[in-house]
Amino acid sequence: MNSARYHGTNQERVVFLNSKEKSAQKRTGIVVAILVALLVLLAVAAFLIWFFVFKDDDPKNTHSMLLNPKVKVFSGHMKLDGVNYDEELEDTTSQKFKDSAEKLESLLGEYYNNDPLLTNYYKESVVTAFSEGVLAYYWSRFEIPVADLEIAAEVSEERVLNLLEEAITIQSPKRSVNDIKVTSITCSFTDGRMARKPTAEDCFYRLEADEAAKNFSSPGYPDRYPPKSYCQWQIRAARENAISVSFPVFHVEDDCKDDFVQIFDSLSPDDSQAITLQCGKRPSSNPLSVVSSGNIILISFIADNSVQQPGFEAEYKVIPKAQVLQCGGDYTANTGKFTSPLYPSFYPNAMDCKWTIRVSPGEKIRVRFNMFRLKEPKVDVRKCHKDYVEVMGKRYCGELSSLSLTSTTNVLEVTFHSDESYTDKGFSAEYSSYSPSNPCPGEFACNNGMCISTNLRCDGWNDCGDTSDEKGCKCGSDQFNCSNGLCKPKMWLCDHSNDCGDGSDEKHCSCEPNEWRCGNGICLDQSVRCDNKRDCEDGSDEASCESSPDLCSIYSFKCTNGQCVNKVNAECDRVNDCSDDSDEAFCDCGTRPFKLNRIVGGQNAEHGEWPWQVSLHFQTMGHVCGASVISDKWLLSAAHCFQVPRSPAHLEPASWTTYSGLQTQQQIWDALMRKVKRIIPHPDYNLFTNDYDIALLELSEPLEFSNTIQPICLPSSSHVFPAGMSCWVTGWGTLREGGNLATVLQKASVKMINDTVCEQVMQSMITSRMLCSGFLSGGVDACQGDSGGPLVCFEESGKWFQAGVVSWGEGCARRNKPGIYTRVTKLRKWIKETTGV
Ligand code: 4AZ
Repeated sequence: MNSARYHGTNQERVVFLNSKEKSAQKRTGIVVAILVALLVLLAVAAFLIWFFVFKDDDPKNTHSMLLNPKVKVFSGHMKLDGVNYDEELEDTTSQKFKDSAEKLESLLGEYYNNDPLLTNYYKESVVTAFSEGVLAYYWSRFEIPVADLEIAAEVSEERVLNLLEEAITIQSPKRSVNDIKVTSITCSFTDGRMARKPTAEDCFYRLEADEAAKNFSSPGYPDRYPPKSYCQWQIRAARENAISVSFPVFHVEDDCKDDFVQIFDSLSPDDSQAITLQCGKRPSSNPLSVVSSGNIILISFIADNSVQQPGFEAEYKVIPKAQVLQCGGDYTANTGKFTSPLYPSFYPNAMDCKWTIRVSPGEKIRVRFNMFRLKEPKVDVRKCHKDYVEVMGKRYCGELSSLSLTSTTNVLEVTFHSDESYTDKGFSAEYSSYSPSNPCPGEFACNNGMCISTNLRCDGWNDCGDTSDEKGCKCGSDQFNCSNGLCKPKMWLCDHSNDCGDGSDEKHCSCEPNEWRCGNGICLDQSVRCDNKRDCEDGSDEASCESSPDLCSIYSFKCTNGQCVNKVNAECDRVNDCSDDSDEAFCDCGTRPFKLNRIVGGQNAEHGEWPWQVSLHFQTMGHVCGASVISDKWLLSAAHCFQVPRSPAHLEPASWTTYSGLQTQQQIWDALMRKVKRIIPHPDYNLFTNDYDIALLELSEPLEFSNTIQPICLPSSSHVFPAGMSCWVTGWGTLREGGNLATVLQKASVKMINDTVCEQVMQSMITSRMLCSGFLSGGVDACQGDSGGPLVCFEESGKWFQAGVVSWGEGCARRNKPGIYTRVTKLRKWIKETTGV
C-alpha cells in the first residue's frame, strides 16, 4: 500500500521535472533500488537463519522449540573407582573438587575426540557435583554450526552414549591404575537451559535436608517470577535417608515448553533419571509431592520470557530410606487396603513391590483400585513396559478411572514396578474376600467385582460400569429382550434408535418373532443373523457380530483402508481391530492430565477438569457461548451462536475471542487466548427448527496443548451412546432459567434419554440430528450461555468422547423438558470433510 502511494505522487511530480533533475532522480532511484535489494537479501538471510536455528530437529527434546538446536547438551553421571569420597568433594570451591572435576572433564574431552564426528562439535564438559558411591555428575555441550545443520541429528544421545560406554570399557591401563577409573556412565539429551556451572551464583543453591522441614521458593515468590529464570536446587541428605520435596503452592505457566519444574533422582538434569516434569497450576487438594530413591535430589526451574505466574513454594525434609523402600506385604485379613509406596506422594523410582493376599480356602478376592495413575511420557499403555501394576499376568499402566478385579483362587498377588525414570501418584486399592457361592451378600455381584444394590439389576441402566447388571436379565412384561442380553422398555422398540447397542431393538419391527428385520424393513429368517454373510442390503444382519469381520453396515466402524469392524465403539479402545490399526490411530484426545484423586462435591469444576472446554467471548460482551477443542486449530460449537438474528457481527470472525484452559471468567489472563480465522456454520442449519445446530471455528493461530488444554475425542458415526448412559455437560451458562451467568465453570451429570421418550415429551420437535439428555424429573440441565459447549461421555476405553453440542431446550431444568443437543455422530462426516479432524 505504501509504495503504491509513493509512486502515485512521484508520477505527478515528474511532469514538472527538467532532464537534469530527471537523471539525478534516476541515480537516486538506482541507489534506493540497491538499498531495497540489500534489505530484501538481509531479510531472506535472517529468515533462513531463524528457520534452521529454531527448527526442532530432535523430536525427543520437548523443550527445545525455543532453543538453538545447534547447541546440544547431554548430561548424566559416572560411577568412579579410585576416588576416596570425602565431604570436601561436596564443596565445589574445595581444591579436591576442582582437581577431580578437572580430571574428569579432560577425560570426557578425550573420549569425545575419539569420534571423528563428535570431535568437530564438542565444546566443553562440566562436572557439577559428586556424591557418595562415588558418583560424578556432568554435562557436555556440543555446538553444530549452521552450515552443518543437516547432520545435527547425528549428534544424538545414542551416538554419545555408545561412544562413552565403549570408551570406559577400553580405558588406558595407565589411567585406570594411577588415576580415576570410570566403571559406568549414563547420558541423556537435556534442555541446555538446565546446564549450570557449579560456580554459577544466580539462582543455584546447594541445600542439606534434615528431619526438620525447610523451605525454598521460586524467584520473586509470591509475586510473579521474572522472565528467563533458570534455577536449580541441589539437595543432599545423610546416606541412610531419602529426601521428600512437596509443593504446598504450585502455579507455573500452563505450557511446559516455556516454564516448568523438573525434578531428578540425580544431581544432574539427566532425563533417564527424571522423577517428574510439571507445569500449570495445581489445586491445593492435589499437591505435588515427590521422594528421591537415594540421598540426593535436583529441582530445576525454567521460566522463559512468556507470561509469568507466582511460581512455587517447596518444603523439603528427610525420610528414612528404609521407609521409602518399604512396600508390599502379606495380607490375611478378610478386607484391607494397600497403596503404591508413599501414596499420595509420587512413588519413588526403581521400586519393586509385591502384595500377597491370602484369604480362607474356598473364598475369592475382589480388588478395587479407587485411584490409578501410572502415567509416563512415551509409554504404550497396551504394553506397559515402564511402570506398571501386574495382577493375574496382566499389566496395567496409564490412567484408569476405575479398575476392579476378582481372583480365581483364595490367593491374589499384586506386583508393582517402577523403573528409573518418571513417577506418578500411583494407586490406592481396597480388597475384600467373598464366598464364590455368595459373592455379594444381599447385593448383586457385577462381573468386575463390584457389588451393587439388587434393585439396580435389570433396571435398564448400566450401574456396574461393565453392563453386567443388565446382561442375561429376565425382562419384565413391559420390557424387550435385546440380543446382547440387555432389557429395555418395550416402548423403545422400533423407534429408529439403537437403544440395545447392538441394534436388535430396531430389527424385528414389523417382522415375525423368528425373523430378522433389515435396516430397510425387509424381514428375513432369523438364521441370517451373524452368519458371516451379508443378507440384508445394508448389512445390518451382521452388525456388531464379532464373528463377521469384514462385512460393512452403518453399524460398522470403517477403518481407513476400507475394512469394516463389527464391534460396538471399536475406536480408541486399546485393541487393534483394523488391520491398518486406524481404529487406534487418532487417539491423542479425551484425557485429563489433571485428573484428581478425589471426587469434588458441588458443581464447580476444578481447573483442568474439562480441558477441552472453551469460552467464546463476543466483542466486549464477555462470555456468550461455549465450544470444545477438537484439534489444535479447530473448535466445535453451535451454529445458533453465530446467527444473523443475533446481529450480523456474530458471523464476523473478528468479533470473537476464544479462551481455552479457563476455569474462572474473572481470570481470563490465565487462559490461552486465540482469535478466530473462520466461522463455518453447518450449511443446513435451520434457525426455526434448530436442526443441524453445529459450527466449526478455525483458529487464527494453533493452540498449545497442556495440562489444562486438550482435545476431546470425536466419536465415529457408528459410535453408540446408549440411553441411560451418564454423561457430563459443562459451561458458564446461567445458573438457573433467567439467572446470571456462572463465573466458575460448571459441570453437571446428565443421562442419555431414549429418542422415542424424548420425541414424546418434546412434541416431535426432535430430528435425527438431535439427542436429549438430562432428567425427565428436571433439576439438572444446560442453560442459556452453555450453548455450543460439549456433552461428553467417559468410555470404558478410558477416554472421553463428545456425544453432543448444547443446542436448545424449553427453558432450563424443567420437568419433562430435557436439554436438546446436536448429535455429533450424525455430523461426524461433515466435521471430517470440513476440517480433516
Ligand atoms: C440457550 O438459550 C439454551 N435447557 C441452551 C440450552 C438449553 C436451553 C437454552 C437447555 O442457549
